[in-house]
Amino acid sequence: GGDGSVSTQTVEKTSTNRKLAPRYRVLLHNDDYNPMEYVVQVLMSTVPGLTQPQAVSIMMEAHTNGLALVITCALEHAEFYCETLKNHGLTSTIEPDE
Ligand code: TYC
Repeated sequence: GGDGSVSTQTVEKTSTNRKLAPRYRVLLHNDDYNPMEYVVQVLMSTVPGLTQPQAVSIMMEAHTNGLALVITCALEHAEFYCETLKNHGLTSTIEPDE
């Protein structure tokens, strides 16, 4: 302060420097071959926690727009979902989120 003394202070950091893993989007592509019900079943069996209404919505968006967001997640999960969809005859791609 102004009296010539030197003050110090300690500021606690609460969980700084803990970088979050970058996230990736799994995108489902439309095709002319797979039946709608089959796409819904594959989506539900591939992505944990995906409900039937969510799977129907994703399938219909891909069917209508050509492309639909399936899930945003860590890269290793995105790669696993993409590979699983491919193994079931569905086309998907991965892109960075942002
Ligand atoms: N277009 C397909 C059909 O008419 C259904 C479908 C929807 C296929 C979404 C793939 O990602 C897809 N039977």
